[in-house]
Amino acid sequence: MPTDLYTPTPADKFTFGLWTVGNPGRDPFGEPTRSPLTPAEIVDAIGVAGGAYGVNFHDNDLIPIDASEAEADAIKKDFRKALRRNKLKVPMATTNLFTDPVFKDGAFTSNDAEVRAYAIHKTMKSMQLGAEFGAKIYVMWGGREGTESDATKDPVLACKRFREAVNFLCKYNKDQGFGYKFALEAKPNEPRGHIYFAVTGSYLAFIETLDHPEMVGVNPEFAHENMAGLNFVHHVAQAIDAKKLFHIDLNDQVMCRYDQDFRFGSNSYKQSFFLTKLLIDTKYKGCKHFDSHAYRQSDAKDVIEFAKGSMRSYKVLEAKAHKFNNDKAIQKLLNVINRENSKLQTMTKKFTKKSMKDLLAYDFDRKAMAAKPLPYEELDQLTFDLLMGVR
Ligand code: GCO
Ligand code: MN
Ligand code: MN
Repeated sequence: MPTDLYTPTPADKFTFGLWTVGNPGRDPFGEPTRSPLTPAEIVDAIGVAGGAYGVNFHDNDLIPIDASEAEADAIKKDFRKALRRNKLKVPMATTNLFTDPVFKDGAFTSNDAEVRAYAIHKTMKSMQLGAEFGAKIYVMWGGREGTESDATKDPVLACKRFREAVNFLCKYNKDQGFGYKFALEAKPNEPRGHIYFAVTGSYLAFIETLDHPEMVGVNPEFAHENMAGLNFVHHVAQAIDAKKLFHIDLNDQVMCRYDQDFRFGSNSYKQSFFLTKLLIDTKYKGCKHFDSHAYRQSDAKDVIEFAKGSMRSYKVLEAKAHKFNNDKAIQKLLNVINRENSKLQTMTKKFTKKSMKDLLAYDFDRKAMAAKPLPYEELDQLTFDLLMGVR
């Protein structure tokens, strides 16, 4: 039983990755600060944090790239037992197409046909692995799909190659009856200088060019749009509008900095609030995956606090969103701002010869329109007071 309003339960569908809670605190300037954990130990740590729904993995988070079949079997057995004892599911799987040197110049968009074919082959194997554990969402993040110098790759060809790979894998998904939905994850940079399909909107446009657009959606990540100085909430809203929000990666990130992967809600209080409110208002039902890791200073005990804090912050913001939606003064202001006009709305809803003529003939009082009040300062301050707990 939840002990307070902010205690997570599996119904919240919070998930972590083997690579998130298991992150050893390595960065480009420093060695790991925490001891590596086995997949089963990571699952136990998520179990200790309590209330999560599942754990996701890249193929090589679970099975090292050079493992023998016997080694793979032993790891899978331990992992399965850990899932059972912690009552955790594997809702999402993905492929590591970025760590091994073979992918130094990309995977699906590599200039080398052999590397492109290997990337597809590796993804097929990884899809089998995910299916063994019941995953139904398959994330594709093109970590190395990009360039440092555009002298090196033809960007139009890169789009075509990426499309060819996704089309092939959609057909494979159908053929094998895995029942996956693919979720494409955009990121503007890091680890490449420039990554193709830099923002969620890039993928929304790309999906419509695929052979099976119905099978493919997006997996936006808070940090990714944020590191480019963009408004993440607006990107998620566009994905929702297109019915393509299949999965979401929650974390935090100071705008325009290096890839920080901070705990959700730790930096951008206001943006995190509006994101949570958006997911609640639009009744998002998918998993909320915390794609973040504890500070490099944290020890194993503090990593548990990181996992607990990620879920708690979401629950706190969720409660705030309900408060916002039930706040009489805020709702009154929203009613003032959103002015309905049924006559004009009927006119502009659908183009007909009559609506065209009526609209052209309509006499607008531009000055009176411009003089209507928009008390946005008042509304934003009420929002601030509510978030800060003084309301
Ligand atoms: C990153 C990405 C990854 C992906 C993961 C799933 O910035 O490294 O967010 O963590 O989400 O590889 O495909
Ligand atoms: Mn990321
Ligand atoms: Mn991610």
